[in-house]
Amino acid sequence: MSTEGAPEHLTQDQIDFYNENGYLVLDKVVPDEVCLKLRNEIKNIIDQDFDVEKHKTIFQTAKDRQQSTEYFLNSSGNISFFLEKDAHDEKGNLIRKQNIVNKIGHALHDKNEAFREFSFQDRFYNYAKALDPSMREPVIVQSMFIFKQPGIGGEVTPHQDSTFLYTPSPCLGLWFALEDATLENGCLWGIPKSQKRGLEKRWMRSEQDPNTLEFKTTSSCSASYDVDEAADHVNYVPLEVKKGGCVFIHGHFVHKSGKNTSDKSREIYTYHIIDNKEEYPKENWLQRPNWPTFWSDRVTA
Ligand SMILES: O=C(O)CCC(=O)C(=O)O
Repeated sequence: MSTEGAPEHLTQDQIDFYNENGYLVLDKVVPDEVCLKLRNEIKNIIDQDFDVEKHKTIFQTAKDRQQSTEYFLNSSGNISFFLEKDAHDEKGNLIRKQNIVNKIGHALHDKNEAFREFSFQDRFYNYAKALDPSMREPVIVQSMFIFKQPGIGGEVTPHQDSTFLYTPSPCLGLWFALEDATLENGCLWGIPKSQKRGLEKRWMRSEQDPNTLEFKTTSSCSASYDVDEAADHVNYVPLEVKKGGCVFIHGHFVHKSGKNTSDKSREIYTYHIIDNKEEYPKENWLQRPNWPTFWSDRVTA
């Protein structure tokens, strides 16, 4: 896979910026031809495997308490399709058949060769170790291709990624722009330094029914990010990024993205890394017997 022109290592200034702000935007991480290759691969997956009748699950931001479908829970280990909410009318009937997939997840990095080859590059391992040297054995636990379809691309409400992928230390997200992500087509927004507040809540399987997921507030957070969203709003900055750029996201960094009402798509690929040496709770929604360990020969401690 071509890596021409892409930085092999992060500079100390970039690492310092991430530590201070909870995010880092890095340009020119993915060469143009690789962006195109991944986007074409996704088109092939849709052409071959997506069946509008079979894959009716809508992707919606997590509610306070919700019963999860088997389709969603099983997506941890395969390539599953989730639809845009606004591809439907109020009665839930599809109003169009093309360009309706909101995202594909959550094991592209494992189950698809092109995404596996892309995801497990040595330099991404190096970036993760540089941004979080406390990670003894970085492993990729989930991946998503997010479309933000033109006109109907859904919003992603404010959240911290470790809410959904809890381990005692924060996870790390790598978010690759395969097209320009702009104010117009729904780029990410985030609150600089918000990772310093700690993790506000966890999204957990309920004790009574492991298929029901609910938010539980943690005791370690110094401020709430969604109770007071209006006040928080002034603190958000847009994280616009050119095609080929990558946004690194600390697991406690508060971020969101708006709707895409423009006629331009905003396709991205993202994955999340945790430390395999840490305890992984059975209450997290995402469960697999083993994480793919294609980086295992890199483990140093
Ligand atoms: O791509 C987006 O719009 C949001 C993605 C996101 O928030 C995440 O991956 O944590």
